[in-house]
Amino acid sequence: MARYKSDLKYSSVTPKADFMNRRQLMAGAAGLGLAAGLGMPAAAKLNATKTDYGAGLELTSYEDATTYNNFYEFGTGKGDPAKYAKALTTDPWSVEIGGLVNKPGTYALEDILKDMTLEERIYRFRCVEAWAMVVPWVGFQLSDLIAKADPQGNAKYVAFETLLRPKEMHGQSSGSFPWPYVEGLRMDEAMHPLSFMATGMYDEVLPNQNGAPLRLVVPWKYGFKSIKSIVKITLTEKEPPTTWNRINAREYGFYSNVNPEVNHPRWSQASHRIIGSGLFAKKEPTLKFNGYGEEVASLYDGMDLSKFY
Ligand SMILES: Nc1nc2c(c(=O)[nH]1)N[C@H]1C(S)=C(S)[C@@H](COP(=O)(O)O)O[C@H]1N2
Ligand SMILES: [Mo]
Repeated sequence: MARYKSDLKYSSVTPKADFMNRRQLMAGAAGLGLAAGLGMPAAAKLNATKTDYGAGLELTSYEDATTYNNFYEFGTGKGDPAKYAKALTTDPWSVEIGGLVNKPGTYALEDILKDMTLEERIYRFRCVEAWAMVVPWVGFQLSDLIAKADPQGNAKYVAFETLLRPKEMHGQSSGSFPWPYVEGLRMDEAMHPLSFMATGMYDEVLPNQNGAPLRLVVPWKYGFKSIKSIVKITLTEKEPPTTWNRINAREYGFYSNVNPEVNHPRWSQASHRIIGSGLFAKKEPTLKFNGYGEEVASLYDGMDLSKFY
């Protein structure tokens, strides 16, 4: 696949996405009886719908979004994931879905994608470390995946787990980090239309350092909730453990909604630095729920968000 040219403005005028998901294409090719491994014609298109969601936001460059990363499985430096995540094998890939569902099973990623209509979502992305990006993700609603497994009525939470493969994820063999990385959402948060599963970004298949082949994106929560390279999803009745909460419960809560009114114990959350804005980085005020309050604030009606942080 051609390298993305970061000097080309992404705000291309095409109303329909040219996004091509290799796996979906391969699945389609197999269905047509074509040999897998045949070079796909460059003109092949999928109907990844480009909505106007997030239109008007200034995109972070592809270069910045793929070289300034947090993915501790590949090291704790911001440049480590881009350097080391090449080692990750993302094909074959499957996701085990279980717990309080009527259709538990191990779903091959190809089979998941066959049923999904890919869509682009341009979202603000705010890390708890007080920096932010704007990324055009490509993927599908998390609710569509959960629906596939037919959730039971008593499911209240969704737990997610990242791949554990120290041979390819060298960070997993060092230190005391509690691998594998785990995260969770309340069921109503998970079923909210903004909760997204990304398989691509900037019209391309997701680069490994950004969580290939499948990662969560929850735009109104701090970035660490958006767990990468997911292999397991479990519906539960009890609130599941989450990695950063395990490491430091005082600093990182289960909810972790972006909130300028609740500071991190060691720094302010009132504003953030925009990635890619240069040496004297541009700052901007942080918005409650990262600007998605109109859509999601009602999920937290009656909750004291300084307690449920
Ligand atoms: N498995 C896993 N998922 C993860 C992380 C991680 O270290 N491991 N880091 C999180 C954090 S802190 C952030 S800010 C985002 C970064 O996503 P990006 O590199 O695509 O911008 O991924 C999140 N998901
Ligand atoms: Mo983060």
